[in-house]
Amino acid sequence: TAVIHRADYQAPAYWIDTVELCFDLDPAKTRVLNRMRIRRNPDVPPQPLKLDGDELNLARVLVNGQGTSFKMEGGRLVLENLPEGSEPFELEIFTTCCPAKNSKLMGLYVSNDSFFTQCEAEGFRRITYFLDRPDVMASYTVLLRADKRKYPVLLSNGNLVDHGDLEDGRHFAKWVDPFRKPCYLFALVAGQLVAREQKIVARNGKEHLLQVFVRPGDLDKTEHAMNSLMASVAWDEARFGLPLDLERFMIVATSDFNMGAMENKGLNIFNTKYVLANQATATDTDFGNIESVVGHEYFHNWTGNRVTCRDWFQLSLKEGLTVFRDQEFSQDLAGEASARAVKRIEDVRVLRTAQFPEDAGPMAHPVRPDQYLEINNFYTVTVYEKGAEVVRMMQTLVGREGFERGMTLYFQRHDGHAVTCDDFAQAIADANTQSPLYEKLGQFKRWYSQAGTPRVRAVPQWEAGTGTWRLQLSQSNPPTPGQADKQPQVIPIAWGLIGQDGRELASGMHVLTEAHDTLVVENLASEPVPSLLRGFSAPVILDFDYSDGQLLALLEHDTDPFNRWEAAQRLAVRSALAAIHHGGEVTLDAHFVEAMRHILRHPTLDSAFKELVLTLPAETYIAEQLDVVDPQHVHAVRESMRQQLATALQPDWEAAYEANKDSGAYSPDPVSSGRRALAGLALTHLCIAARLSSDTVWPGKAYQRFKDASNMTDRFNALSALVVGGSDLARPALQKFHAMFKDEALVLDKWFALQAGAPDRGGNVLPAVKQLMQHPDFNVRNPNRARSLIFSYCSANPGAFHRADAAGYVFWSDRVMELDAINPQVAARLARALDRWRKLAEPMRGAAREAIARVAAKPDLSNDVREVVTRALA
Ligand code: B3K
Ligand code: ZN
Repeated sequence: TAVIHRADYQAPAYWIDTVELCFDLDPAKTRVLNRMRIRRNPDVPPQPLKLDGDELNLARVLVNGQGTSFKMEGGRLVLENLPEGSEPFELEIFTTCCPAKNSKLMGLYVSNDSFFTQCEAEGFRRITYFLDRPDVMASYTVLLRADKRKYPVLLSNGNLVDHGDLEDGRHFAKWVDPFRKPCYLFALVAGQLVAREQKIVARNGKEHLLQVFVRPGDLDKTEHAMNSLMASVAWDEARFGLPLDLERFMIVATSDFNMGAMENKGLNIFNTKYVLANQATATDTDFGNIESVVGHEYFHNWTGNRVTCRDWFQLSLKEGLTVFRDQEFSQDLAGEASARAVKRIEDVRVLRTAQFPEDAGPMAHPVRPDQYLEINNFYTVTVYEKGAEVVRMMQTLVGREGFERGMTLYFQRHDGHAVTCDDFAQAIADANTQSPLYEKLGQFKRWYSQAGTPRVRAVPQWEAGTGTWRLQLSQSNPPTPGQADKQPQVIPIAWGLIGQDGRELASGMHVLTEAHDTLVVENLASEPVPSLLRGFSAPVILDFDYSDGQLLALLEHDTDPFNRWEAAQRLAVRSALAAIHHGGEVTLDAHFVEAMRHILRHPTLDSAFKELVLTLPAETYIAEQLDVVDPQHVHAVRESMRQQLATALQPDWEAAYEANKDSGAYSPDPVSSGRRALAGLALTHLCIAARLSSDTVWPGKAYQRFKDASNMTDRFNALSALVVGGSDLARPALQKFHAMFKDEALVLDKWFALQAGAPDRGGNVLPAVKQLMQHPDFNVRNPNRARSLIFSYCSANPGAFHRADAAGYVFWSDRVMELDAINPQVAARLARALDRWRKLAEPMRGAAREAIARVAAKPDLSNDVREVVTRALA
């Protein structure tokens, strides 16, 4: 298979107007009859029809009811003798496939005795021969037939128009989707499922049925998903004027799923992880994730489904925009400014710990990539999260109302069509002709075409005599694979100036467009402390030589909560880097410790915000600031910082714990979840401090809380405090936790993940992980379980994974190869755990390269893994 280039896009030679699919569902052999009305695309020179297919058994092909000649070409079905002229013709294809053996979880597969589909990006070709590309949009009618006892529920996109019994205990259901759609949005589900149902009335008075389908025992975990869905419907109508366009909207949960969820038209299919929750089994984080993923998939109904992508290079058209929309949704639901800021900080943390490394590594690619070998490798934090930041900058440049106008114009122009990122940016700009976005649109679009994280260097100059403050700004963007030279980008910089007394002196928005530029503020009484890039107004790295005193002033006084948090992060990173560079012990600066105490003791700040400020930057984020990384050393330094905070602030952690430990009747709202988060962080520090002083009181309290907790957040935080604190009580607590939740798959995932992510003590994590692979509850074929154990170790526990003896890397390469034979998408994600191998210190660097080379040398690797390891070694 060859690399696909964006520049090679050509319109399809044929259009498929209607599709009638008839399924006889059987796990071992499902029969699929596909009848299509097809016509030639008059804008393209006549050529054969080439239909995509993958792992299908072809039984029959008829054109207008007659047998026809065909040939196979690299998995494609090629038809040369088709009727000439522009009249539509009917093509009927009969195939079979084997859902029970489909371990890739792409196309039609079986999970827990039910049938599910996953078609994005190119899974529909595993169901039938088709023009499997998003710009071919058709009307679908689907007939499902199956054993009635085993598969009482039969679902597909759109409306149920007929159903009834057949002979031999079988039954049927017929679904018609009123909207044309690309085949990647096709879905079917069949199995023993039950639904929570809710009728809602939209603004225009129309009634809609919302359904959340799960396995019978899980109905008590569907309330939050349903609430989130209702909130999503209301929000999209209120904020963007986008109504639900279907009589029926369904969500179905499955425990075997490659990613989070899928926005199939009217029939979203979800990983159980993003549907099922009650207070006994799910944490506040789970509740928050469910809200945003339910929102995300629902919002795709307009941004993705009504307007879709012309080709897969345009993926961020729907994904960046929809992530932006789900972020805004969660912020709007959070309500208060401080809760919005907490959400913003969390989102930026994801961007900087996951996307910035991607943008600096071998898989770096533009938000709109130029080429791929396997499109599944490009469902990345760059396309999603950086893509969302690009949309956010547009909103910043045109204002919130201007952005809503732009969205309206976007739908006026493109509803029902498959379009490009250019079309989106053009619509937002054209609706705002007075904005800097309109003026600089061509340059702004470099955010789509240039990979890499721009750096903005800001150097201040103070002229006491005239009270003039100048900020010299310059931007640069380092080379990334295939892109040596970068042009300046449009960078909105929200700024404010803080006076000596802590008051805000001035604020504004500076749009940096040149390589060099100066911001001037006059008539100041004394030298200000600048607060730059407020709210993280652009996805860039800001270099400014703050003094410790300036950062402490920002932490204390900034009106921008994001930059208050950022000031603490900078101080912490600074201490970590100093210790790493000087090879010695960390001694936290007394002012820093006092500032942390001050925040922890602060009478009015939100608990959620305190928790964020007091959480040290992630090891991967610290590692990104280094040219050469010894992950174990980074881990040791961060641990030592955490221990110092634990000891120095012991009484303050106690006070915070006592003040926050009771959050009342469970509700996942921002205030009570913030209290639980801070109580959990306090308990962890108290257990860490206890270990250092051989105290048993706090581990005892943590164990008690673990046992008595009335919700999973408190219970899991207590368990985690014991594990992280290295208490002897961790073992019995883990055993008890397993016994309590042995029938709750999602809770067992947490149990595996906690152990695989535990702080390494003398290399003890890898042996524990290997032992857990033998546990009866481990199953490498279930993606959630594989991720909970293997990814938690390889991708989320750098201090334990990057071992000098290379045993972590050998384990990694074995797992990548094992998984590749089962599920290439999951394997390719794991393969990326060593993306940043070039930065590693020896002997890790050489050992990591060897492990990657070992994978690369394996014959018959999937395209997915091959692309990742080839780029890593390039
Ligand atoms: N659009 C899907 C992702 C499909 C991934 C295919 N490898 C979920 C989402 O982004 O909403
Ligand atoms: Zn999406």
